[in-house]
Amino acid sequence: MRRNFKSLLKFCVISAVTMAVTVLVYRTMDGGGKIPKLVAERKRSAPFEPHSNNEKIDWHDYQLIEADAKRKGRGEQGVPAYLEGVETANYETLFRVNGFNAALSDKIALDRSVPDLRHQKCKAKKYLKNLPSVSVIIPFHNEHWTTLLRTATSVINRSPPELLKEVILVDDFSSKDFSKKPLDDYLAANLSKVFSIHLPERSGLIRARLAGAKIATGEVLIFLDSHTECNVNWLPPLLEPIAQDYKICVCPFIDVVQYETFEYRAQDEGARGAFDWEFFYKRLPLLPEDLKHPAEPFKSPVMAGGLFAISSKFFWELEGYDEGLEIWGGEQYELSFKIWQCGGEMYDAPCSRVGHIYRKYAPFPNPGKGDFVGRNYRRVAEVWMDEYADYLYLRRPHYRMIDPGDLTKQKALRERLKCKPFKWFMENIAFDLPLKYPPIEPADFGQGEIRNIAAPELCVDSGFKSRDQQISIAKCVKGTAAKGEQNFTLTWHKDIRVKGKTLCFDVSDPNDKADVTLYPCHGQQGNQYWRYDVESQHFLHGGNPRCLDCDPGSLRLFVSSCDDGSKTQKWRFENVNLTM
Ligand code: UD2
Ligand code: MN
Repeated sequence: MRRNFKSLLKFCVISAVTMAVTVLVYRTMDGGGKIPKLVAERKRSAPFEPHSNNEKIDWHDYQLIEADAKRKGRGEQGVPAYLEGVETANYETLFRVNGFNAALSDKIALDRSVPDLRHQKCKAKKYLKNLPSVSVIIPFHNEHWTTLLRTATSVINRSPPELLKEVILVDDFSSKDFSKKPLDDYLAANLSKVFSIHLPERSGLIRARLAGAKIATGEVLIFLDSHTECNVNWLPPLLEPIAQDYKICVCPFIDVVQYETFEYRAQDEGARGAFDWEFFYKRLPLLPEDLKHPAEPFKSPVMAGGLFAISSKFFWELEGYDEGLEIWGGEQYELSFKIWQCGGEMYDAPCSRVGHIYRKYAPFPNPGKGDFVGRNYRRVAEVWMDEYADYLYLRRPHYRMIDPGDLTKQKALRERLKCKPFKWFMENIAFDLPLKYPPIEPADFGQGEIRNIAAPELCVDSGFKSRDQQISIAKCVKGTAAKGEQNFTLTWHKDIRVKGKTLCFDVSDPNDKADVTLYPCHGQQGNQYWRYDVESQHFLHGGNPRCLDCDPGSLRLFVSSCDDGSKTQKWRFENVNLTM
């Protein structure tokens, strides 16, 4: 802890109290695992009352900022880091079980410095002096030791001690290999505000968060994933909106900690959270008024899920999460819909930033629960989405067959809190979502083979190529299995998709005769923007259009400046939807 003496003293007093409680909690959890019993044993703070004193102060910890700026070493300042020589020995084993470069994590300091990526205006911002106290809740299942401890360490180091009451690590029944006792010993010796509870059975991240929330004593609950790093002054911007209105939930900007190099970088300049009708998390652009105030919180329709602050009072008025949600997935929609529909608001705070390791893949085996994500989505859709649930079922008809289990409690809550209909949410909060993600997808522009006019025996052929590979032309095939490689869809997104519809024609090179490669479809046009002109028989690429062209001799496919006299630029598209 690099803090001044006064805060250190305060910190020690709070720590002593917390530790006493910790022992109690830890014993009870290990013994019977009866979570509700703990609620009575731990005294929750009275809900935070807005203070009449609106004085604002500078919450920055300049001592820490200065010390961090001087740090040198691997991964410091968030620059990309690499394993060296013999260190690579356990790279693969650890990558496989974690989905990120855990061997590298072990070589980076737990209290490493991260770059301050905040907007310049954040650096001068002051926040209310009277802010609520915080319990940070971090569920984990088999989290790698150093990423878990780096999470806890960054919370401790970058939070004003007078605001941080406790950090609760909820161990969601990690496997026997996970070192419970060493963890508890380490925490007791090094991070005294941090303690862990060990759940007696695999409960999933949703019920693990609930278990933490039930014993939390802070006025505000902050949830984090177990592989995150809090950035400079992250706490006050999350707390101030809640201090002003307890029904506001606030999310930090989530930065990217790259899974291979642990580089710490921004995801984007900020965006509003949303979803598509398969329930993939998506993002919508900021609104013009949001752009005018780059350091102020802006409204966001849904949270990403893992990282947010909510008053304990409002969280429990909403009855927390639906306890029927299993393992992983869907809870971010449940809570977001519930917040908006039941009288709350949700904001993203640009001046609060937290880094998160987006894994390369999820390493957890399914704990024998079947399609728990589908079941979770069904529960959320049935309780909160009214007639809009049909748009989800349209794309995933089998959801209708999944038994969602008992929903009485959730429906009764919606009734009791007189929550608004989903239509209200769509029209007032996520009003621009249908423009980008139409509930009913428009028809595609065309589909089939793309045959060259100059060399009519040749067709565009994706040749079983994969991501980043160049595609070419080949002899047209009819009616064979290979036809799949010559069957393309010009979708309503205005991209050209290969069979299977996940890879798109992409041109990133601005030079003449640029290659056409395959890249995962993003539906955002740009390098994947194509149109077909029925008159000229051109496939036009990009806003400053170039035309799809080929060299029948070398079979190369490329784009070049449009020339109406060039027959190699003309293509017959098998089935064009002329009603478009
Ligand atoms: C995102 C969210 C995550 C959650 C999830 C959907 C962010 C950055 N992350 O996926 O918080 O909302 O979407 O449900 O917004 N865990 C358990 N028990 C389990 C499985 C996971 O405790 O059975 C823990 C895990 O160790 C981690 C957290 O739950 O701390 C989230 O899991 P994840 O990191 O695999 O989820 P992520 O980031 O892919
Ligand atoms: Mn995560």
